[in-house]
Amino acid sequence: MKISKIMGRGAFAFAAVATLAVAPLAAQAKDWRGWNIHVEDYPVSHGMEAFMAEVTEKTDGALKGKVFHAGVLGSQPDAIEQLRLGILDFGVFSLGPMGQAVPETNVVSLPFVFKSVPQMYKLMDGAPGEALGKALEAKGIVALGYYDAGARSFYNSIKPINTPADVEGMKVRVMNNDLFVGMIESMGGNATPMAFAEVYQSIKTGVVDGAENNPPSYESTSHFEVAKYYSLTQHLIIPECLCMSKKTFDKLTPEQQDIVKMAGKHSTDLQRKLWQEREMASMETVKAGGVEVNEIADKAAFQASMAPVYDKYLAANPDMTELVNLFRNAD
Ligand code: BDP
Repeated sequence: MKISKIMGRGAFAFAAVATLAVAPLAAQAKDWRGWNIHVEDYPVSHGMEAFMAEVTEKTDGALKGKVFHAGVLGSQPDAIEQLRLGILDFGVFSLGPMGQAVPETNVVSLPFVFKSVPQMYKLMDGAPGEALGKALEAKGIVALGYYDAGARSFYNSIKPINTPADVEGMKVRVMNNDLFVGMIESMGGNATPMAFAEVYQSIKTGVVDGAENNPPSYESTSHFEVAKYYSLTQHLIIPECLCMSKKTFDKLTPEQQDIVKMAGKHSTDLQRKLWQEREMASMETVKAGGVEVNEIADKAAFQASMAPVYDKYLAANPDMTELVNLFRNAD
C-alpha cells in the first residue's frame, strides 16, 4: 500500500515534471520577428500583418510575432542573411537583392524576362516558381508565396527618358545586384548600388540623378518629390517572396507548418489584390504631385539595349541556361 502510494506520488511527480518540461517549451516559443522594408501602410505590410495574425489565431496563440516595418531591422541584404541564420523568422524580400544569396533567383532580375505581370503570376505559381522555391530552400529559406511588385520604371530629376540613349551619362541608383549595374551600363549610364533608405537624400542632393522602381515605392518613399520625371520603361518585373527562415519552419509541428503555408497563401492573395489598388492610387498621387509621366513608344529599343546583360550573365553562369530559358521562352 505504502509502496503503491509512493509509486503513485512518484508517477504524479513524474507527470508534473513532464508537463513542466513540455508546457514551457510551447509557451516559450520565441516571438517571431518579421522584417519589412516598407512603411506600415503599404500592400506588403498589410500582407505580412495578415499572415502573422492568421498564424497566431489558427495556432491559438502558440505562435506569435511582430512585423517590424520601415527597415528598422536593417538593410535588405543583411536581413536575407539573418533570415537564413534564423535571427529573423520571416519577411518579404524582393528577389532582386536575393540573387546574391540564391543565384537561381537572378533569373527574375533579368530585364524583360517576363512579358507581363499576369505572366509573372502564372510562372511564379507554377513549375518555374517551384524551381526557385527549391533553390531558396537549399539556402535555408522557405518561400510561402510570391507577392506582386508590379513593374519597375526609371525616374530622375533631369529629363524624361524616351530612348536608351537618354540614360547615357546619368547616375542611376540600383538595388544591390551586379545584374542591375550591368543593366544601366548597357545603356551607357553610371550605376550606383545603394540601400533603399538612402535613395531620397541621394537624389535630393544630386549624388544620383535618379533610380527605378514601381509606382507604389516611387510614391511611398516620396522619391517623386525629388525626381519629377517618371518614364514607364517597365524593364523589370521582380516578384517578392513572403519567406520564412527554414530554421524557424523546421521547429514547427506538421500541423503548424500547414497552418503557416495556408496563411502564406491567404496573405499572398490579399497582397496581390491590395497591390492593384495601390498601384492606381500611387499613379494618381504622383501625377497630382506634379510628376511628368511618359509612356515609352518603343520598348523594344530598351529590350535590345539590355540584351548584353543576358549574354554576360549566361557566359558567367552557363548552368543557369536551362532555368533562364524556362522563363524567357514561356508563353
Ligand atoms: C521596392 C521593393 C523593395 C526594394 C526596393 C528597392 O519592394 O524590396 O528594397 O524596391 O528599390 O520596390 O530597394
